[in-house]
Amino acid sequence: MINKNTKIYIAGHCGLAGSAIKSKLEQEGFLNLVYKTHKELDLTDSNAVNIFLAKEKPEYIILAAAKVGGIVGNLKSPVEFLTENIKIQTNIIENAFKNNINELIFLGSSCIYPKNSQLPIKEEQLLSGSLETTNEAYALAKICGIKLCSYYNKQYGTNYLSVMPCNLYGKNDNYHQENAHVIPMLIRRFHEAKTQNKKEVTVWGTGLPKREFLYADDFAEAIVKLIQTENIEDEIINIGTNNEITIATLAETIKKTVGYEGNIIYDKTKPDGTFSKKLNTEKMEAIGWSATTSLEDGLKITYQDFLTNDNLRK
Ligand code: GFB
Repeated sequence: MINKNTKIYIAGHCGLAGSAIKSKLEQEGFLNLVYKTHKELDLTDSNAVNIFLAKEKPEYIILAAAKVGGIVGNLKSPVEFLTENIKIQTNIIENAFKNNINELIFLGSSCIYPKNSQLPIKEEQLLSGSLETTNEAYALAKICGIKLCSYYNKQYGTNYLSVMPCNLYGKNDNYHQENAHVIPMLIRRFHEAKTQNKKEVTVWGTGLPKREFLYADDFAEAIVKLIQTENIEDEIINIGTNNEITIATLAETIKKTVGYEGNIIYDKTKPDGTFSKKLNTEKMEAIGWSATTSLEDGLKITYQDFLTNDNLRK
């Protein structure tokens, strides 16, 4: 049974999900957290990962490290999205087992499910059809990670769990002008349009696709709930909000949050991606968790973080 002294390694503690998980664990009084920056530990180097785990001997691993990006970032670099993610996750999962670490949570993504899944998507739909092409490489890598966890459980009796969050947003996100996800990119674009008195802001695609956005701190709460829950029989659990909105509604909400007064135009030459990937979240609800932060509140905090954290605006 996990307790406040259990040694937990958070892989990817500087990213959007990992930093929220680290803060939540600290708030909850977990005293024995370990983490390394990219500079200190290269997760694509299996030997280095093995040496680190053998020395630290964590009892639990939260695998939040990954190469992530938005729709255009994914389309531009499928080689890196596939190879880097396969390396990072395989190195951690394989060496976790070698070092007798029995408990691990692997972070996947709702994009691993088939493009034409029945909505809302249940965990059982994994590998029941073809993938959305815009994020195929990332999804394939994540599916390998999910299956690797599941194979270790079956073959060696480990307790490795995979979680599938919907689209996350929040503090410490990546605001890259081309490779980022929709929320940070639009926050940046509306903010720059406001400060530079631009008449219009461009939103990619038609504005019609729907997405389910989960505030990263709520997601972190779900992870902490899961590590404290005993005897979870499932190997894959969806984590979402039960709510999805169109990209057009999202753009209007961000426009209001930022206080921009110009117009929105749509660039239909940019990809829409999948139309909807709304998750069925019954499993998480049965465990006693549901999201609590409204999109409006989450966006306000995220925009404040963007305004106050100089590093994000580089
Ligand atoms: O956030 P995003 O890149 O992720 O795009 P995906 C979501 C939707 O927002 C798409 C539209 O329909 C985009 O066309 N969009 C509108 C924009 N304006 C923008 C903009 O300025 N930037 C971006 N990025 N999108 C990613 C996957 O898919 O989601 C990953 O590629 C991963 O593999 C991640 O699963 C969670 O939901 O389309």
